[in-house]
Amino acid sequence: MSLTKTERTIIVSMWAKISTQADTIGTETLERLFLSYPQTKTYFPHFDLHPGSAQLRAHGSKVVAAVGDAVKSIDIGAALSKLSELHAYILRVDPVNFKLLSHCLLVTLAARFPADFTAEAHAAWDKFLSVVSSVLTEKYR
Ligand code: HNI
Repeated sequence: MSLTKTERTIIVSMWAKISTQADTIGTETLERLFLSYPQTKTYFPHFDLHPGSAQLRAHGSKVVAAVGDAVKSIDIGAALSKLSELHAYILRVDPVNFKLLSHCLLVTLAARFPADFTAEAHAAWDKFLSVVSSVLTEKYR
C-alpha cells in the first residue's frame, strides 16, 4: 500500500507544523496512550510514566522524530529498518499496540491542528500511520 501524491502533500505540509512541536505532540500522544490503554504500560516498566515526566517527554520526542524520518523518506521501509528490528526482535511489542499508538497520535493531531485536520487529512494520516505500523511489524513474520 502506498500513498497517493495528494496524501503525501497533506502529510508533508502538516509535518512542517508538527515538527516545530515534536516533543509536545509526542508527549501528549504517549500520555493519551497510557491513560486510555493502560495495558500498553507493560512495555515500559523501567519508565516514570507520570504525565510530563522527563522520560515520557524524551521518548515522545524520539517517537515523533522517527515518524518524521518516515515522512521525509520516499522509502519508508529503509528509513525504519533498524526500528523494525528493534520492535520485532528485542522489544517484541504486540502489533495491536501500534494501532492504539497511531490512534492516539491522530487524536493529538486533531486536537492541536483542528483547522488542518479535515476529513481528507484524517484519512491521509490514518493511511500513512498504518503504512508506518506495517513496516515496524513486518519483521514479525
Ligand atoms: Ni517504540 C523505542 C519509535 C511504537 C514500545 N520506539 C522506540 C524508539 C523509537 C520508537 C524511535 C527509540 C529507539 C532507540 O532508542 O534506538 N515506536 C516508535 C514508532 C512507533 C512505535 C515510530 C509507531 C508509530 N513502540 C511502539 C509501540 C510500543 C513501543 C506501539 C508499545 C506499546 N518503543 C517501545 C519501547 C521502546 C521503544 C518499550 C524502548 C524504550 C526504552 O528506551 O527503553
